[in-house]
Amino acid sequence: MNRRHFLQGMLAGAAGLTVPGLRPTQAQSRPNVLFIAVDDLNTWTGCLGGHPDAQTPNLDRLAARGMLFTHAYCPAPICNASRTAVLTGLRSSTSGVYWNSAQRQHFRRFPQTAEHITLPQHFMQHGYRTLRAGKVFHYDDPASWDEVYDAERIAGIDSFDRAHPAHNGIAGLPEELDWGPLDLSDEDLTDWQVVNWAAERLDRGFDQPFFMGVGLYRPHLPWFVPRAYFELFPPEAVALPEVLPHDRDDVPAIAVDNVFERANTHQVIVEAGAWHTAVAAYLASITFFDERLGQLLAALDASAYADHTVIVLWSDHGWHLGEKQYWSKDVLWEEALHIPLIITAPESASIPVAPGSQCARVVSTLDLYPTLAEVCGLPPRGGLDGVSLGPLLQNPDADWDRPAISTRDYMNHSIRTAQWRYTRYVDDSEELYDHVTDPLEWHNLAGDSQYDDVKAALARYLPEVNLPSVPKPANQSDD
Ligand SMILES: [Ca+2]
Repeated sequence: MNRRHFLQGMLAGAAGLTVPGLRPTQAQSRPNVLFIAVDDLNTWTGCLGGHPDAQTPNLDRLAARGMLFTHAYCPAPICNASRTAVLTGLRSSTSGVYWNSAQRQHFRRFPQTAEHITLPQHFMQHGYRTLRAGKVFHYDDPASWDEVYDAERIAGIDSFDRAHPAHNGIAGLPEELDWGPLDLSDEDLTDWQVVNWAAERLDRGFDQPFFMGVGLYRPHLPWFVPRAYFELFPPEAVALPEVLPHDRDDVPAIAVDNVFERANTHQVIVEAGAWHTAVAAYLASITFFDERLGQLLAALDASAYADHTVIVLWSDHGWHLGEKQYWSKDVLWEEALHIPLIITAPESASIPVAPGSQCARVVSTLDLYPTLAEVCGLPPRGGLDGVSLGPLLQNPDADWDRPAISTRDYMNHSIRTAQWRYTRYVDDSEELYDHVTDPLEWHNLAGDSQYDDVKAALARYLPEVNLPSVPKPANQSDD
């Protein structure tokens, strides 16, 4: 405890309040949770090696503090569906929350989930104070939080504005797909403000264990970050993803349908000579995120809670930057589904996690709800679709035969096992990829009858409950 904390403690003690960070009470014996949700971060990180030029020193340091899951997948490839699944512990096909719309796709509006106890609420019911800074739910759930903070958005920087000076100037792209350097400092951006609020809140202290959600917005579009980050990635020096021309020739038509596709985004970018600059802009945005993560971890480490806090970092889904001639998320392919997931847990947790450990088993962030409950010693909650990753946190090589299931709208499911990705769409079209021989998913084997048994074995994992999807408006944004 530094002198400032000591003095604060003295003052608080004199006022008869609980002294932050001193003697944990009975309720405080449970570890705190720092729950970090990253927006649109794929595996282009140092520790996951998804891109050779990625620079994420703080994320890599966080991975070294706990367990890095090298094969973690999101339950759905768009923000609202994925976050709702993680925070309710229910698949899209169980909740009926398949896509983005504040009015029509909020789980509280659906009878089956109107009274559902969310992950933060489960902690709240067991003596935790719950807080959120930034975007954790895609559309917030006030019942889940005791305290919330939203930074004030800056017009044209955190939203989409073709008139912004950083606008890339390329005609024909979807409005959201924009990038460019800002002549602003880190402090001007909402992610800095979100982390700064979290830091101040940690410094003020708690008199009960806390569950703090921190939502970091970058590398979500638009890729507007301060110029210094762009200077780290000269476009001519960054590698492009490895891509097979005409990769889509063996893919069913139903696999893609959104504004990015209808705008022929890949063709527009290639013809504008902008593929390298777009990749560089995404990498710059990732390193901006990584700096905010470093800022947050430094605040935790300077607080009274450094040694008694479980840290979870996850991304809501991945992103394509030209793989399969596609840009964005919202598809059931590896680049849109494979995500970073890191869990650290101190000695005081019910399941401590060995620093520097890695787990290569296929897991889903659907499992975070039961996992965090177990790691923190809370009673399990029934009726969830996921299971605790506790056995893997104790032994990353433990037997694990659960696939990761990702769902995109009604009755489109993708089953990922250690060897296979099998996708079955609502119109019965299929994809099958062998990740042992084809890690980039170039060759769809679904039409080859020699794999009928493989497909049949994987199809047994398809969810049996499939709630109908509320009809989607034609002009639906892919936010
Ligand atoms: Ca292909």
